[in-house]
Amino acid sequence: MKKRLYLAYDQGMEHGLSDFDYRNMDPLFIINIAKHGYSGLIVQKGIAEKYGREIKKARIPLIIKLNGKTNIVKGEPLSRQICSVKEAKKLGAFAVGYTIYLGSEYEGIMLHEFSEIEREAHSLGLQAIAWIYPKGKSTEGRSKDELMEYSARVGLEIGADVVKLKYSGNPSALKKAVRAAGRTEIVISGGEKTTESKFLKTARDVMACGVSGMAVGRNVWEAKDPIALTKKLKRIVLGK
Ligand code: FBP
Repeated sequence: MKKRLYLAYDQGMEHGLSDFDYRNMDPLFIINIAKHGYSGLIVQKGIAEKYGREIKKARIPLIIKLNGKTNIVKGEPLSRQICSVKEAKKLGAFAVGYTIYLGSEYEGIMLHEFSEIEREAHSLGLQAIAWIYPKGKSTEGRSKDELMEYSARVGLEIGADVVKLKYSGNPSALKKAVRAAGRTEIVISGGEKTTESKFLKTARDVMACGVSGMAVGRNVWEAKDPIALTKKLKRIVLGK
């Protein structure tokens, strides 16, 4: 199985400026990290457009997020498509990403949008990556393990090449999720910033469960030395 290490940088839209400091608010800072061996840099189309010259020059494989929402609106989550597959291809992406909030009152809209994206992406030779995050009132009271396993299976059944999941913290549930995802590969998201040793332990734990890799944002670009951390992470995730 191909190993993957993605650098996620779509948090500005999702979270506001709360994750950023003076350094990492600048996309050029992130591009400089991404060129150190990541299998993909994940951004919204605006960053791909405005910083396309530097991304291309550094030969960074590009993944464009096609939907997004802010954290201002409350209530059941819905994230609609705001970039087309054709635009992403034109911007040089090898893959497109789309978040589905499984369990939301609006999951049907997101599942439908993803199905059209998946069809078009595959017909244009792009990979389709689904971020599947259970969220919304209906998910309350259900176990994190079960929701992670369920999300993995949905990833397979909707035709995603890769499904991006949040780790529930239980290795046996993640092993079950890997089995449930079948030929759809799993990457685990990094989550909010924690200590380097905790973060690297999680990386080792999830890789030992048979996932394909990780998609990490805050734990890398909020680190004191993101490039030194990248080297350690590459050894764990990519084996090099
Ligand atoms: P992180 O490693 O920073 O958690 O990034 C992964 C990611 O999936 C991003 O692509 C996305 O913006 C963010 O997490 C969403 O996190 P949340 O669901 O907590 O808002």
